[in-house]
Amino acid sequence: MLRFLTAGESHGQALVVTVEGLPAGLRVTDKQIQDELSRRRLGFGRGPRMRFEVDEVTLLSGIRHGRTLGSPVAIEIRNTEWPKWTESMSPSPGTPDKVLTTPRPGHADLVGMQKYGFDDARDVLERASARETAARVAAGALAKLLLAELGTTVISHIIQLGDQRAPLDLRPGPGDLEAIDENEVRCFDTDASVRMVAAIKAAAKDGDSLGGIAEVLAFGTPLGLGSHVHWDRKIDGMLAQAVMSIQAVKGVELGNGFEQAGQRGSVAHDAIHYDPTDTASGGFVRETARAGGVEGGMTTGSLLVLRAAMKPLATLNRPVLETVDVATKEPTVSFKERTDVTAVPAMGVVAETMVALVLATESLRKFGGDSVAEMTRNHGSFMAHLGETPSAATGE
Ligand code: EPS
Repeated sequence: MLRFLTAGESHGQALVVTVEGLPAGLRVTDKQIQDELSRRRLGFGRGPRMRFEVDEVTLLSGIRHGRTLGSPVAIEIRNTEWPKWTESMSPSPGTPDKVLTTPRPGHADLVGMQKYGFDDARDVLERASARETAARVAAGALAKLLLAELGTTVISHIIQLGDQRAPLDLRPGPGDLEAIDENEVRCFDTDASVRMVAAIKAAAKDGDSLGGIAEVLAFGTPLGLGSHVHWDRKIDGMLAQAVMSIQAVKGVELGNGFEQAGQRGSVAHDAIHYDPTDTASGGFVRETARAGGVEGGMTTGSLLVLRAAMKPLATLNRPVLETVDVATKEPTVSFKERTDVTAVPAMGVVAETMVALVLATESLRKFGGDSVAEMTRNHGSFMAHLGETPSAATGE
């Protein structure tokens, strides 16, 4: 089993992530992790911090000469902004020079202050901030490397930004990630991306923000991850939980989840055909991905499709969102001079990360192994016997 834990505040010294349960022998370089972190910084519409904040990675433990040891991997991402925040975010006893008493609607600020008994919104927002996703992406980079050993590739692309949608029939393949990342909004459809950039510019001019939808695709997902036997072992449930935990994500669907609700049963499902040459599915092929590659809480071995909807960021460059000063109880407005207009292209990369972490965890549960070689052997053995129909009487 794979577990990971992040620590760190948005303007603190550093983010740290510990990843436990990786088998030994996985080849890792700090450049691979650095490259994934750079991908999370992509996207037109990010605020100025994306230009001057640098994700400086240090591999602290669990990796020797470019290979995992089977021990916990700890990674540090230093905040280059830290020198400006040493007083405000100091761990030493003292009081802050400025206290934030106007919680922003739509953020963790107010309810976090009420729940934890804080009078300063910064005590909540520093940890609730999406800066934390940098640590997740570092862990996800390791999960992706592990999945690559099983022939699985996880990518994402933006299919909606604000009210601008890309046509869904244009679905990228596993080799298209570079082209997607080169696009300003990580959209695979050039026409749609032009409309998306125009929408971001218009929102920026108004001091407003935009949400959107990312689609995550996992090619070569092993068949049989998750299980139908318990509610908490169903992989669609795990994927939804993992992706829903991303800051500002308010909706998740597998395949055509929401559209299927309005369809008839005769057209909503993926028909099964037999083709012995399709080894990944044991010969039982589904040509469509309406169910998103999951049936009964288990991966079917066909394309995994997940979509994540992000709300427009609640921090605005325009003083319109009404709130209350918790110290005076007087009405006021929420306002910030520096913020992202949209972070949807980056959210796609984080959604990839969360999907990869779930698939890697469940791959380890199914195939196990203390080394990568043992895990791939177990996977190979499972796949080699997939085409055989076991006898119900003998189970052999
Ligand atoms: C964030 C607000 C912005 C973002 C930040 C997340 O930072 P600041 O308030 O310092 O301008 O830039 O995102 C990152 C730094 C990052 O690496 O993603 C927030 O409130 O969530």
